[in-house]
Amino acid sequence: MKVLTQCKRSGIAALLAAVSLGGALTAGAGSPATIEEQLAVQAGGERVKWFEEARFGMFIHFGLYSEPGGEWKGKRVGRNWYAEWLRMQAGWPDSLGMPREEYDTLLARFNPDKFNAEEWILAAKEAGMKYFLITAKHHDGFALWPTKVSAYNVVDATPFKRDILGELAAACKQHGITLGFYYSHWQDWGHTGGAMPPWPADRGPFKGQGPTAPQPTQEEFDQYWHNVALPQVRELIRNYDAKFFWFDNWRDTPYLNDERLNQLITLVREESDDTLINSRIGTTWNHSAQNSVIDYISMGDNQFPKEALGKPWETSGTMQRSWGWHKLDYGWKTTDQLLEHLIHNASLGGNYQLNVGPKGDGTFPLQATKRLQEIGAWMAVNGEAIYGTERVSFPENDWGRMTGKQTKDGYRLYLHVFNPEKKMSLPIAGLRQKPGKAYMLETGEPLKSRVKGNGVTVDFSHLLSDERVSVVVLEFVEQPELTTATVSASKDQGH
Ligand code: FHN
Repeated sequence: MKVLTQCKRSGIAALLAAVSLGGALTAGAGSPATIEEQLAVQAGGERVKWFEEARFGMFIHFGLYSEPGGEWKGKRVGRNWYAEWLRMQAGWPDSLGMPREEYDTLLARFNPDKFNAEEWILAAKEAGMKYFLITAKHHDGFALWPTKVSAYNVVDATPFKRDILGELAAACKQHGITLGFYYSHWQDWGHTGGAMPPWPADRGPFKGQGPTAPQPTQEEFDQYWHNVALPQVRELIRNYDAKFFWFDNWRDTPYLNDERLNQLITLVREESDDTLINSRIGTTWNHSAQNSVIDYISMGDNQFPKEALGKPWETSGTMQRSWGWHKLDYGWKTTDQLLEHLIHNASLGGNYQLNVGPKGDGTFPLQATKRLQEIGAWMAVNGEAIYGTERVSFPENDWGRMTGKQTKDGYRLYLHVFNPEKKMSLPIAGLRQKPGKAYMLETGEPLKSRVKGNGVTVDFSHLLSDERVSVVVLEFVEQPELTTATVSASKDQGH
């Protein structure tokens, strides 16, 4: 967080004034004319570098809903398994959600007495994650810190009475992990004026019934916006030095118009020079300047793009189907799948933010811990093929993915081989230059390579690795030239 100069404050005040006057600024010669252009100039750049190098972060969904863990009155919380939607989805498919008073009985039950901030942060670090992101406030409106804005928070309203974010911020600082916050800026079911679920009335057994609660008027939302959302975001920056925000809008909504989005972006920029903002703030749907005014793009839930995106980007993904802890959700992804997601994204220049839904007592589910430890073991030996790597544009191949990196000694290409026991040789279509060296990253074991057909082939035949994903390193003096030759990268199992 930085101390603002008077000059910067006045500049921001001018921006806000311009917003309220309809968006146009009086521009100096050569300076951007509109607030969107001003905000675009401020987006990205140096402050997003750490994010691009980090590649791997932990996402946490934790709140009142973690206590019942996806079960309410003996029935599983429904619709899409999202346990954090308990208040709006309990009883599915016979009924939908529950009144606020019923949900708030959880306040007295929320007492995660086994919560240990350092254990969470070390679990992330040991899994090879470089940053940490938690639901400071999810859609239910409940805050994990003692916000001054409302008593609907962990310290004022629950027996736990501890500042969860404060403890996590201290642990992050101690262990060199970058901290950021998920903040539900538009949906807030716990404060008057916050938006309610925008469920399309055309799905499921409630077809035609529309949302469960009436939506606020624009005036009511404005009250919420100025008295809850904006001040809470300011608190998160000032109190906990938030290095990035993960705002969570995923569809068009009349509540997030240009004016409000500009106010929120401006507030973050005013408070901090180095706090990142993601696209789910609403720009994708609503903002006239689209993604140019934000620092990084967030994909949809568990969505993995086929191509690199034009800005730094990330996919946030679950281990179960649910984000919040759901004890009846057995849809756990395997460690192999999670690793492949991480590698897939790195190979396209993107990050992966893997979610954990801690249980109501504050501990991680064993299934999550197991996966984190297995990923950590892989990262401990193969992390150099992930961190700080760049996208490598080779034609598609059928054996895995590639990343690349300039090192002080030359250029390294990393071949991430999925199911190595099935691959006897790796054809790299489009690469015609024989590497100076080829070896297994884990063991240093040298491998033979040759130029064959339309590309280099690395001989893998004497290795029957038991690793899930083996990494082969190819070293070059300089970044090798690639051709776009369309060579079919067929499996060459004839050895
Ligand atoms: O509704 C939320 C959901 O509960 C969860 O937080 C995810 C995480 O990406 N975001 C929303 C749906 O996209």
